Amino acid sequence: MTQTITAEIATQTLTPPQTPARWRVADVVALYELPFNDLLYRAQTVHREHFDPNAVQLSTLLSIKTGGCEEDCAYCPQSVHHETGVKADKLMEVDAVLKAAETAKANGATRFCMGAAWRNPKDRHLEPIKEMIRGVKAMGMETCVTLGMLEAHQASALRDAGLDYYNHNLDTSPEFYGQIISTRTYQDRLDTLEHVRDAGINVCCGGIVGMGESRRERAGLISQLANMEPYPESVPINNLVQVAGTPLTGTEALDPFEFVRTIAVARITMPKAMVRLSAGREQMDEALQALCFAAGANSIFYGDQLLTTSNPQAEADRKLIDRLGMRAEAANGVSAG
Ligand code: SAM
Ligand code: DTB
Ligand code: SF4
Repeated sequence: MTQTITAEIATQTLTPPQTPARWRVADVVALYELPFNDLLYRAQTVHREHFDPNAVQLSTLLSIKTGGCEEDCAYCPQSVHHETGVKADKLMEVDAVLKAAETAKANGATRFCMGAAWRNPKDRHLEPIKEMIRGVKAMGMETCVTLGMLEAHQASALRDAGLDYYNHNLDTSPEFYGQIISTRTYQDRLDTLEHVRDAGINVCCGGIVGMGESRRERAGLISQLANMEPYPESVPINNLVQVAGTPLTGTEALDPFEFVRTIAVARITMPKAMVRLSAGREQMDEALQALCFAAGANSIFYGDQLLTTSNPQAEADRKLIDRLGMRAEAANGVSAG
């Protein structure tokens, strides 16, 4: 059965499926099963139909509220359920956040993403966060925040402040989800995403691989994302960063080519989305990252720090982009800097 689907997919034309596209899990598995070069060729072809293949967007992350989160996400160093040594801080002051954003912009970032370790923000948190969004936007950078679950009125408030993207990940497939998080449901996440979409904010939604899930479960995540109507404008693909003290420490590392395949499958099923090569780059060598770009990734987190874990040095990233003859550009194709 799988063989038949694989053969069909390998020979079908390279035009993206007609909308509304329904990506069954089996169809996504069949993409994963293509020979590596066929998969990359398809992904690269789709990528070129919608983007400059040599442009990469640089997005800087800042943890505006670190640690002490009451959720029990098994991968996360910021959960109070795990002993990781991350200490709980209060929400940063607006001025300090804007200073960090200025620095990010001066270093060449065109997107600034602010993350808070909350189950959900309280209404009183939204005023300072709106100020942060307005301030970062005024610098000419794209804005993204990730604050946990949102209610409809909170999404509207963020929209009114001019927020470009809200990040809220599905993280994994519905089937594997229960092994990773018990304190909120898959449906809770879908509800938040609906509020974000209804408010008119771009949706940034992806997940993590390398948590011990099967290929079918990775395909299940991609199928969920690709079947959203519309699919997310932005899809971060994280490779698990194993942090001592989290239950996922010691999980067998994912085959690096399986990570590249995940990027390629995300690109093929969500042709116009920004596909973000997110956490886990520090554990990848440069050749592997180059393969991720060839598979259709067009954004990276840029700066020495993710939220609580480290990221490749900015200087090393600039050199890599240069060696590959790529350019740092904003999503709209405008040259950065
Ligand atoms: N608390 C908010 C939430 O969960 O939506 C926002 C911050 S949370 C850290 C954002 C995302 O970071 C998570 O959904 C997860 O995909 C990713 N993440 C967290 N820890 C990670 C790790 N150790 N490795 C890879 N990705 C991770
Ligand atoms: C996303 O999908 N990945 C980013 C961003 N959205 C907020 C977060 C990665 C966090 C990695 C672990 C850490 O540094 O704490
Ligand atoms: Fe909290 Fe987000 Fe970490 Fe889950 S991923 S524990 S919600 S900060």
